[in-house]
Amino acid sequence: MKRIITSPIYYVNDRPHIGHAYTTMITDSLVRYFRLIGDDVFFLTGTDEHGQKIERSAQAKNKTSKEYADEVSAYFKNLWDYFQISYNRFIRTTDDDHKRGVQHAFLKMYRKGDIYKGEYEGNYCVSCETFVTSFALGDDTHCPECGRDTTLIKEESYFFALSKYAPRLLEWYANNPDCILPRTKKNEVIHFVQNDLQDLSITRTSFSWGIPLPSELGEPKHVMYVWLDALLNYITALGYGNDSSKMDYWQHQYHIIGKDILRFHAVYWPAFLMSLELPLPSHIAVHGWWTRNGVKMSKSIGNVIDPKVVGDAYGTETFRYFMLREVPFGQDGDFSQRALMDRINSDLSNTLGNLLSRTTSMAQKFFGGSIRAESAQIRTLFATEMDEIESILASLPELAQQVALHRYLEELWRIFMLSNAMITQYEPWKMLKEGKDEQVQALLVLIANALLKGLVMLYPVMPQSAQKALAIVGFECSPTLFLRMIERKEWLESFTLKVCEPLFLRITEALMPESSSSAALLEPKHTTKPIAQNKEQQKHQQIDVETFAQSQIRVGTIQHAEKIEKSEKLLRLLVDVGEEKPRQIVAGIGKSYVAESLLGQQVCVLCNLKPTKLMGVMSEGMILAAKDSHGLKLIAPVAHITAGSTIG
Ligand code: ME8
Repeated sequence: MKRIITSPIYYVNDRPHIGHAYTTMITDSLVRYFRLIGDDVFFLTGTDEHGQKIERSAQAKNKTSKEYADEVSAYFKNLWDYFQISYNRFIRTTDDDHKRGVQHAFLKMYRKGDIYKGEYEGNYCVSCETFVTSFALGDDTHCPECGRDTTLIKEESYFFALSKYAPRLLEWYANNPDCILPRTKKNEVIHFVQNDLQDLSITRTSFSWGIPLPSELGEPKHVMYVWLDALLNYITALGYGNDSSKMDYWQHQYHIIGKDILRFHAVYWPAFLMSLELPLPSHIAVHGWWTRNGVKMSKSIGNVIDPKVVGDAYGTETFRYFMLREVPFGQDGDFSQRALMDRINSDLSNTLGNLLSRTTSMAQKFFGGSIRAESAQIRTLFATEMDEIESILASLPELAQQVALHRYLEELWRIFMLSNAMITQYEPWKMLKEGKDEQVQALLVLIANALLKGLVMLYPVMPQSAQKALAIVGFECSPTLFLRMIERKEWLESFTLKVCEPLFLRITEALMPESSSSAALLEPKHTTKPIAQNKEQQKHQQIDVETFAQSQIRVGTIQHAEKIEKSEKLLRLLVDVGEEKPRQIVAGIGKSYVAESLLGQQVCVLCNLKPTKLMGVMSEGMILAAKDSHGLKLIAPVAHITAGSTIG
């Protein structure tokens, strides 16, 4: 299938920070995923170089706009090359073919009667390059988006008849459930179209750094509005208005954007496409902001982090894994070096790295590196685990298509965690002593298969690391070769594993200087929380169902309870939550309950809480309880229900 997947084209008013890198990394991972499954993907990125904002930034540096754009655009391009971003075209809106394509589109819309001449009077935000309507402004003059003061402008302008497209836009949103992802973002767009859709001023006369109108119109004073110019890059890059040579990629489209530019992409852009009689985007996928201590990262505030500094310190792919895994797609997240280190240590070093080294060293030690077992035998011995791995793998395509890459990685990691848990549970070294060589080989072949399949699916996010790890598992070839095997649920029967150096080292000390940002990077300790709110705000804050669904609350049955020595209120519980082994949970309920009375008691357990140690005892979840003036009571189901049943 042919597709186009795009990142935004970035303004060249300043150098990129990790927010820009985040968008590009998501886009690259999605592109690599679709290429992995065999699609022919055109990956477009680039720079947005016209407009008043760039003109002013260049003037401030005593450079011409073009000189300044050349410099900053090259910086972006070099950065994407450094991060091995696999783009097909790095477009610049100062490219000649782009300019011709934009003029062609303008003329087509004009001739169709969708563009007319008038006068614009109203407020403009140079920083957002946007006209701010009186509806959005209210009594204020500050931009509702960025908070900067807007300028009142009154000038001759051409307008695009946007309002006439409102009914078709609303119909498009209604008929295409996945046109905006995550789906929850659609409502604000619909609200805007229903309440505030005015015709759009698309030319400016008060400055000159922009694409001139087509000469046929004889309007040398006018330049194009930068957003019309910029959005059209998605088709001019494919030859629109020139040779149209690559327009066949314009069939299945993903635009990856930040939430700040949703309206431009979900309202203006489809309306322009309707006017040009071209297919509308299949998906506009919207991510949240990276913040520092709850404030959006932005150069003007001085709280930005240079992605190259992070890449140099921690490795480009490790950083990329962190960015994509740490924050649910669509939500904001606070960056801290501590969170980055924790994520590397827990997921990459402890889980994946450990699994690789345990598996290869056992295969070496026990069988000289070569292991073999028949699939039928593996299935006889480990059917449950095999089924679980298959079902996780089968869930990945939908998560990728929804751009829920944090969930994609979370699921993928369940394969690695399950494999580690099998080693702990079956203790192959003991099985060997009992003469069960065949069973041990079957176990190791199963785990090698799990690693092979998991690493293939990790390839889109960590291409080089996945390939290095695949070589350890015995395969120095393209991951695409294994895709059919995964789809057909086939299992390889023999592996030759290599001895491996640790792929992901544990990080014990911060590797970046604290001065990498104006704020201390190691703080706050608990990170990636949504933008800070006070208690009163939290009380009224509404969450969507996806946010709630992130909490895995299950029914558990207490199998063992004892007091923790030296603690007045902590009890150590073993709770069956429907997994192979009961969870150890430390609960602060010792003043309200005697340990022995809890045996067999059913409770509600938050299962995906990060494990933590309390009084030196590891706790792997939280028991839900409520407290009033009479004391604390456990929350329990009103009738007995199977342990592990999901609450929600
Ligand atoms: O808006 N967190 O360009 P831009 C996460 N030229 N992502 C962030 C971010 C943050 N703190 N800050 C920026 C433009 N981004 C236009 C786009 S497209 C036809 C024209 C990301 O340089 C985010 O994806 O301001 C945002 O949408 C993009 O950078 C905007 O970059």
